[in-house]
Amino acid sequence: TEKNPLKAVAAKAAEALHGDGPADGVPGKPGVKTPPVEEPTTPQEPLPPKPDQGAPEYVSPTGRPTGADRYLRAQGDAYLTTAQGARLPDTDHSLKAGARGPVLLQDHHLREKITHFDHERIPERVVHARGAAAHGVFQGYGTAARITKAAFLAEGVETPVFVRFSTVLGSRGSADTVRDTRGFATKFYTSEGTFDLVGNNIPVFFIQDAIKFPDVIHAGKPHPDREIPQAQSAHDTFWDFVTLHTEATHHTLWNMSDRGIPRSYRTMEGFGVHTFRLVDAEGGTTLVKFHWKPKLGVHSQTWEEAQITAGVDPDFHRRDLYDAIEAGAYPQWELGVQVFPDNPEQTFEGIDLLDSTKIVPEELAPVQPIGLLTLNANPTNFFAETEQVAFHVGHLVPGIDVTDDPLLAGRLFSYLDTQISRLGGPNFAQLPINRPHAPVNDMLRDGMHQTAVHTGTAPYKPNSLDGGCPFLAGADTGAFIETPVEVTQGRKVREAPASYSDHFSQPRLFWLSMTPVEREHIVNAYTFELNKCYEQPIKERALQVLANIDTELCEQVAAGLGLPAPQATVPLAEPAPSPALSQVGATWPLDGRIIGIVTDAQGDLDGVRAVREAVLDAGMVPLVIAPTGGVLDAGAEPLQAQRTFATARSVEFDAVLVAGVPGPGKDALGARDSKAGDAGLDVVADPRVTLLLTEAFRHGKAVGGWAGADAVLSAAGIPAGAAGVVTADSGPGALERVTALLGAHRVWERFGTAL
Ligand code: HDE
Repeated sequence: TEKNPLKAVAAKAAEALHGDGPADGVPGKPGVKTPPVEEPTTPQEPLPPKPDQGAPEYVSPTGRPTGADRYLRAQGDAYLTTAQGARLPDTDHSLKAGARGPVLLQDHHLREKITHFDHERIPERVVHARGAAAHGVFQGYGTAARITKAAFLAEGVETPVFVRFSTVLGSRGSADTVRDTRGFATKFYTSEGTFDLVGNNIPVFFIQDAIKFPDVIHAGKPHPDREIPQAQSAHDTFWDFVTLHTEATHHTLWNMSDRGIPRSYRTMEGFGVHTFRLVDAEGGTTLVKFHWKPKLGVHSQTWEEAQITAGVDPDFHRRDLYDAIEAGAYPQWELGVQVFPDNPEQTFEGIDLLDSTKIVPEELAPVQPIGLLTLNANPTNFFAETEQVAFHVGHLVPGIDVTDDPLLAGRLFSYLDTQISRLGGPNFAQLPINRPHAPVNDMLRDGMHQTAVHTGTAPYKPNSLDGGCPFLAGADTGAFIETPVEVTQGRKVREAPASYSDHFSQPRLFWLSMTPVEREHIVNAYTFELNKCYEQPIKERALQVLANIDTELCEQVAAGLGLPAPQATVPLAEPAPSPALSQVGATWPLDGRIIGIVTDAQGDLDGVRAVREAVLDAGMVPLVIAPTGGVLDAGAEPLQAQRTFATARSVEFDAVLVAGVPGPGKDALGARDSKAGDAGLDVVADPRVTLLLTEAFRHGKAVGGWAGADAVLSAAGIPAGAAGVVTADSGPGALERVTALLGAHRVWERFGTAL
């Protein structure tokens, strides 16, 4: 007798395979027709046919209808086809042997659809993976014509541009508002070829020599064993590297300042970082550093704001750029240059111009405006444009040349190299976003993803078959000719110039140039980041670095870490501060600023309407925040809520106003309380409104309201009469007072060590 049941199963299977098979008349026996299987599931009435879907009117985030043509249809024709153009009758069901039967390999449409989908992603950028971009135009002022022959910098010349902003460390899907450096890369499609200015929002870099780039990036990226933390510098490997490799001190200090957490891409400065060499029509040369100055000023989030934003709206900067452009609040930057004589030493006032960890203070070399950038159109397709754009510091035009900065030299190699693997071959310049607007007449041929159909037989030079064409250009016919700078013959060495060893004097210059509130933010940032490290020796080493910048900075961070503050090991220099480095103290335009208006159905809705109009007239964005979505008040001009108490969070708003109650002489709190039952939710008591107001207050934002709103503010614990808390009799009156505060970006007086 058979004991092992598995053997019985195997024997049965063998019989089925090798035996006589099914008995005569049984389905499966050759020649016997299989009767259709009866449907075993419960029959359902088919769903009613879907009504024709009319395209909805597109409404912007501010509640305003926008031009319908922004939503171009995804498909250009009426019928869906395969990639080969065959019309399709169905794209919802695989081809099957019967409704319940197996899917057939024959289904070419299924295979094409899935296969293409399987290959939709390309590798993300090895750094700067997370970004957002926009199209625009650059207009030369002509002021640079004296020092460069670059055609696009001549007076009045308009050049199309594409600008991509990015964070450095995070992956493609990471949050926008992390503490990090931001990329600011501009592609100028000039008449003489494409010029890329691939810069950052910080004017110095972590390293002086490109050979250290893999090191600094490996240290900053997530730990290789568990791949955390994402898009953060607050971890051991980062601080391990930057405290051992102290040339990173200057850049790290900028990261720990408010520059590391911009309010918006629109409120960031940009820097070319390296020194470039400009060449004039006579061949004369000048050294310059490029600067982008935002018309809206340089503004940041507070650290708590940035952290909240990363959770509630990880796309904050991307959304901000897109919405602003869509609303017609086109961001603008002036391009400027600091100009230095091209002396053999390539230094200026003792500062080594080839050291990318050093700035030249604007007080020593003012930034001279040479043109205006306006971003005026969003990309049509993120992948085709923002993802596939390929920048390269080697994309130069006649009149702009490189210097011997060793950091720049490595970049000149790296960008082309990385595009080849990221974009799958050497023909990425043929992608629409990368195509130069100047005529291209190269002899590059074939390769992966070649889309050109080249004609002729002689893609080589010299040739006679094409009559020697194409010919080579000279200086008078627009050739890009490398500047014949003298190169001093030396020994082959792996060394840096002596001045590259000064790692602390410029960080000190930066620290001394900060206002007290900015210093406080820096102290808090170091304290936060270092407290996130596990390794004690790394914290101690970081304190040593800080001691070499400033005693007070070191002592305050040491106190936060609960460690003793070491003494400086280098003499502390006393440089003259550079006020241009501070973000505090001026008044800036308000375009695109977002004003939240809290109300409910009992609020002064006519007042809300008036405030909305005034906000729009001032070029800002009003967002009405109500207990629920929908129409608050029908009337001739319906008032719509753009945010609800549940979807609104303080971080979205630059200022928050609370609507008063209609009619004279009413006690707001009483009026609202008495009607609370009618309206469901009550502004005064709602904890989400309290959170909104207290956060806005804590983050130094203007808050206020009108006609009784003080009751709501005081219910939220906001002291009446505190700096930047404004109330007025009418909505427009309150807005006027808030607007006056917004010009300074924040109510700086409100910050203290407790915030
Ligand atoms: Fe980059 N950098 N970088 N970088 N960089 C890249 O190129 C590199 C540096 C910057 O929006 C990569 O296409 C090296 C300084 C921006 O597409 C890569 C070194 C500055 C962007 C690369 C540096 C930058 C990049 C990754 C050390 C400011 C994003 C993907 C010598 C002046 C561009 C890519 C975009 C991107 C290499 C240092 C700015 C790998 C080797 C300094 C804004 O080629």
